[in-house]
This record gives sequence, C-alpha cells and structure tokens, in this order.
Amino acid sequence: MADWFKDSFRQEFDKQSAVMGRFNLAIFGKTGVGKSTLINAIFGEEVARTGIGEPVTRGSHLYLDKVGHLGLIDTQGLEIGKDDKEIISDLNKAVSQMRRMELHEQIHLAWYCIRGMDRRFEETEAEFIRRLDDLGLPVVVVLTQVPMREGHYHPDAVMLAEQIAAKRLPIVGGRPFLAYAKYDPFTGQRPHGLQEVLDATFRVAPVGVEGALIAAQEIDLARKAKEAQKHITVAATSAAAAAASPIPFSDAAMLIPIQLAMMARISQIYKIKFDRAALLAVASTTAATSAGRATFTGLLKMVPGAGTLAGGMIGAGVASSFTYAMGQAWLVVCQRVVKGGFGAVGSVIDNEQLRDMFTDEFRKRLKLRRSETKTGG
Ligand SMILES: Nc1nc2c(ncn2[C@@H]2O[C@H](COP(=O)(O)OP(=O)(O)OP(=O)(O)O)[C@@H](O)[C@H]2O)c(=O)[nH]1
Ligand SMILES: [Mg+2]
Repeated sequence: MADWFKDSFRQEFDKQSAVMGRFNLAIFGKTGVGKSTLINAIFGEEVARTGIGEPVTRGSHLYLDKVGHLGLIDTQGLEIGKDDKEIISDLNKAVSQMRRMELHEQIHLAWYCIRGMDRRFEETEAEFIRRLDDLGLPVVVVLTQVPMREGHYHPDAVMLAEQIAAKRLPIVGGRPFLAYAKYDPFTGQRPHGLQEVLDATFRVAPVGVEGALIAAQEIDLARKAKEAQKHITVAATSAAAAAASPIPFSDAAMLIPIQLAMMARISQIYKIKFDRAALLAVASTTAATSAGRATFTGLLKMVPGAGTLAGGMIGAGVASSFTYAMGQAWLVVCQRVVKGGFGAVGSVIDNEQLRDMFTDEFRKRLKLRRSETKTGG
C-alpha cells in the first residue's frame, strides 16, 4: 500500500475518531442479573471484558473500559445491595471530577438492571436509583431475562414492572424496559426489547455523543445508515465548495482529503478498524497501489462531464457527484463487511469482487445523482 495513502487515511481516520468521541455508559445491577449479556447483545461481543479497565478516579471502585467509541463504567469489588453507599460515594467523586472535563470524558447515563423474574424490588434499589438521578445521570431501568410467549411478557415480570412504575422513580419513560438479551436454545426463547432499551438511551444521551453511540451499538443498522448518509451529504457539499470556482482536472487530488474523511467516518460508524478499512479502501478504489493518486482521478473520469474534461476544469457539480457516488459505494462495501461479506477479519479479501461491487455502485449512483439533479429532485 502506498505510504501517501496509508498516511493520509490514518490522519483522517484519527481526526474523525476524535470528533466522534466516546459514549460513556455506567451499568449497575446485582451480580448475575445479565448486565454483561445485555451489553454484549447491544454493543457486540468485543465488549466482553478482557482486562479490568482503569479506575475512573484514583482509588475508585468504578472502572472504565474503553472499547472503541464506547466507555463502560462498572463497579468492581463492590456489590449493589450491599455496598451502595460506597458506590454512590465513588460515583459522586467521579461525576464531580468529570464535570470539569470535556463531554466525551463524562458519564452520560446509567442503566440499572433488575432480573425480571426476581419478583421483588427493594427499597435500597429505589434509593440507589434516586441517588443516580441526584448526580444528574439519566437512568434507564431494564428488567432482564424476561420470558415472552406469543407476544406476552411473563406476568411476574409485568407485575414487577408495575410495582416499580408505581414508585414514580426518576427513570427514563417512567417505567422499566423489559428485555431478553440472548437466545436460549433449550427454551427457544429469542431476544426481545433490545431496540427499546437502545431507543430510550438515544432519547436521553447528550447530542454531542450521539455519533459515538450510533457507532458503538450494533443492533440498529438503520440508524447507522442514516448517519452515514448524513456524512456523505456533508462531504459532497464540501467537495462542491472546494470546486466552487472550477479547479483544473490535475488538481482533483484536493478532493481526496474530503473523501478520505468521509470514508474514515463511515468505516467507524460500522466499526471497521483502520487496517481493515485501509485495505478495503485500497482494493475498492484501486487507489494507492502503484499509480497512487492517479487512481482517484481514474474514478473521477467516470463522472459524466469529467471524462471529457481531462486537461479542462472540474466544477462544483462534478466534484459533488463524484464524492457522493464514492460515499454511496463505500457505504455498500461497509454494509457488506458487517454482514460478514468478504470473509472474517484477517482473511484475504477477494479484491476483484470488491472492486466490481464498488465500481458498480459508484456508476449506479452517478447515474441516479445525475437524473436527480436534472429533474431538480
Ligand atoms: N439465555 C439468556 N441467558 C442470559 C440472559 N441474560 C443473562 N443470561 C445468563 O445469565 C448468566 C449471568 O449473566 P451475566 O451477563 O454474566 O450477568 P452480570 O450481571 O454481568 O453478572 P456479574 O458480572 O457477575 O455482575 C450468564 O450465564 C448468562 O448467559 C438472557 O437474556 N438470555
Ligand atoms: Mg458481568
């Protein structure tokens, strides 16, 4: 891979990563209720604890695990229902220290988990939740491991939910969310309620960390696609601005940083790590192999109006269509990757298949875009 490509892509990748920041979620609940299972179901297997993270403040029993754009705050060595005072005191310290830091270093909200079939909710748990609210943390309460049959929740869990709702606690939506996080092959029970937990989380997450949350979660692909479209539009607009006064064809390389930033952002929305994203990008665009920048301009030549312009000028329309089509084609590649296309991480990518896919989509989108602009739609 040509160095210029890897270096420029790295630069844009890191920039995008910094802008996206981190969504920090604190998770509480008695041991064994299914906290880790719920986290894994929504944020992916990779989050399963490998190390023990780092204490959020010195001497704290709260540990922060950073996994990509997710920060997970968990108690260690302390137990809910037994050591609540210490946990709250640690949290208090952490939250007040973090207030002075930037948004991405703060704790943004808490999930409080209760096993749905436990049949009782203790006053100490209610008190714990009120303390979280006092600290300014929105609290999403989840009843975990709730069986469901023919569209109905287990009545015991429903009763528990009613009981909790009746306490009028300061919780998101005023009541718990009922969920089941992992398929059980013995009972045949399938997961449910995960999207609702996530939606509630999006409702109360600060606007500035929404991008990180979209990237971190793995169940809502529609949200990912929408976010990717947003960034394609942003890039297409920037490209148009860069060529507002037409640029010579030979200067088309000035559009590259805009496109690399877009591709880097989309990769991260789909949790594709740098090395893999770089390989895929090179294979898709054939950029950076030997001819270097020329391949980008090679793609550019496919843009109607630009091919005949070699030696001529590129205007806002061509620059924007080019970038738009590139974004759409890259999005399709990323979507295929998360669906497990192109084999497992680390496996050899079928370059030809990838390139065909990218190029097909690129051409298709160019055509669509052109007809859109023609009809003004
Ligand atoms: N089938 C199924 N099993 C679950 C579900 N939630 C939890 N479990 C099982 O219950 C056990 C405990 O779940 P964990 O997610 O480890 O619980 P935890 O709250 O993280 O426990 P600690 O880390 O010890 O506090 C595990 O064996 C899980 O596989 C679920 O929704 N479905
Ligand atoms: Mg756990």
